[in-house]
Amino acid sequence: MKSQQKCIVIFALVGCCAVLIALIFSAVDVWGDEEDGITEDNCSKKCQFVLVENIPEDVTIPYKGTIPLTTGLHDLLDKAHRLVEIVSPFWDLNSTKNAFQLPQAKQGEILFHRFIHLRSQSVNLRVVSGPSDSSELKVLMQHGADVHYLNMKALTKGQLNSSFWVVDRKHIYMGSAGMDWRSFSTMKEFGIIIYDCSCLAMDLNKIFSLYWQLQYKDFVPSIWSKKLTALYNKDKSLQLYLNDTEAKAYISSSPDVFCPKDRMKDIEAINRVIQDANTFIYISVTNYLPVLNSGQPKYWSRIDNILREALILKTHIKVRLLLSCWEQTDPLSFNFVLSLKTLCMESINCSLEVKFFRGINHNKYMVTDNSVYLGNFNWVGNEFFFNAGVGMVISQQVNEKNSSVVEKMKVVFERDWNSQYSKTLQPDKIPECRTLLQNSSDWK
Ligand SMILES: *[C@@H]1O[C@H](CO)[C@@H](O)[C@H](O)[C@H]1NC(C)=O
Ligand SMILES: *[C@@H]1O[C@H](CO)[C@@H](O)[C@H](O)[C@H]1NC(C)=O
Ligand SMILES: *[C@@H]1O[C@H](CO)[C@@H](O)[C@H](O)[C@H]1NC(C)=O
Ligand SMILES: *[C@@H]1O[C@H](CO)[C@@H](O)[C@H](O)[C@H]1NC(C)=O
Ligand SMILES: *[C@@H]1O[C@H](CO)[C@@H](O)[C@H](O)[C@H]1NC(C)=O
Ligand SMILES: *[C@@H]1O[C@H](CO)[C@@H](O)[C@H](O)[C@H]1NC(C)=O
Ligand SMILES: CC(=O)N[C@H]1CO[C@H](CO)[C@@H](O)[C@@H]1O
Repeated sequence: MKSQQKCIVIFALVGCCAVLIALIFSAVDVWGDEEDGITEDNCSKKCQFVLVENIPEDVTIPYKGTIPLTTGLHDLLDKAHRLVEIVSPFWDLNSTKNAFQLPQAKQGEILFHRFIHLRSQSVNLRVVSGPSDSSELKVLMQHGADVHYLNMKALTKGQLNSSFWVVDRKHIYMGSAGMDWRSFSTMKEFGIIIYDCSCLAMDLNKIFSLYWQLQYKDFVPSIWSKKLTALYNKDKSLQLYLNDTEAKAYISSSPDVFCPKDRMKDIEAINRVIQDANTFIYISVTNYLPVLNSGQPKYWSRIDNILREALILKTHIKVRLLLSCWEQTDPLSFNFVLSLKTLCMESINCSLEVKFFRGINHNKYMVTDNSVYLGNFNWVGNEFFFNAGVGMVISQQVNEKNSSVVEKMKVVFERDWNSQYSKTLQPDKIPECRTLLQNSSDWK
């Protein structure tokens, strides 16, 4: 009798242990992925880059030190030998019905067909996407793609805004364009492709892995796997070469609950870049709206405060804000930027200029005299607070040859700023972007 009881107790204990071990492993080590044999110590830091853009057919702005986005993405696919990993908010590439009016719209379909054929070239395709009703992703799955959906509504009440590629764990694309035919035709997009950069790719891939393991989950784990710990951040940035020019880089992420140990939050990255600026800060985003709109609207002060502080405390700093004037521009945006402008009246040594781009400029970046921040969000409270997105900070000494990422992005910003599409805000008149779009003769 005694020994029988003992037996039961031992069995129960062993069972408990087994369950515990299973739980620990599922919490800490979900990502039992094949290793590439590349480590933090021998990953590649001698990288090349190109800046990629999509400029809509009806916008007469020249590519300037940049190449067309589709050219860049096709080149990445040409280089893929083994694995293409893509995060995109949604998929809407195959849109032949629009091809009549817009020849460029065909580009989405062409890209889609390349994805379909990846498997036949022994290249695996892994996708993380937002809403799960995509017929295109179903087609890709039939052709061998692995697709994981992120239920951001349940996880953080937000959306997936992240948009990036990792190819063979060594080349990366990051930018404003998702896998949407409009991003290759009607939208003005900007991004960067970095080649032979397994160090940075390895770190970005940790964010991919984080999303990957959130499939089917409707809550955010309180402990992240050690493997998701960031490799680089503002205090320990990656020292690398970008086309022979020295640079420092790290990757940031949002929302806050998607930041495992050592991962920078986007908002911290933006703060650091603004803090480090000495002479100018140029910002190009579609919308500027420091408001949290979920139920009861609230003022979301974080970026607004960082800008105010920079304007007041940094003497002689020059800030330029390039926003878009389009159908969905919230009239409140104008009030907020006018309020910022008011801070920079004559007595204070700062200058804030604001211009509005006619139509949608989907770009999402900031460039200063020594750094760039390239992100997935507009500067809107809701996006930073609820949505998933990534950012990249690159810092460089500006060199004689103007060959740095920083210098090249400044040139792109100035091209847009000085173009016929960008107009200054009239001090006492809040424009109606909806009607401005219809009547371009009002655009003065
Ligand atoms: C990098 O280091 C790891 C572990 O030391 C090793 O297994 C791997 O072969 C190395 N890879 C390269 C490309 O040198
Ligand atoms: C960087 O170098 C690569 C390879 O030489 C070249 O193709 C690319 O255009 C260069 N990037 C820039 C921005 O000049
Ligand atoms: C792409 O769109 C065309 C036209 O709408 C359709 O006929 C075709 O089946 C679609 N291709 C795929 C793979 O979904
Ligand atoms: C602005 O700059 C001038 C010249 O550098 C300086 O004399 C003045 O005190 C500054 N004003 C403020 C408010 O910082
Ligand atoms: C670099 O840029 C500066 C100003 O933007 C310009 O004056 C200079 O000529 C450029 N240098 C080269 C080598 O293009
Ligand atoms: C556009 O503006 C012109 C001149 O201001 C005006 O005559 C015309 O009625 C406007 N058209 C529309 C559609 O608002
Ligand atoms: C590219 C993309 O999906 N952007 C979305 C990010 O999230 C906001 C809502 O918070 C959407 O309005 C954007 O369309």
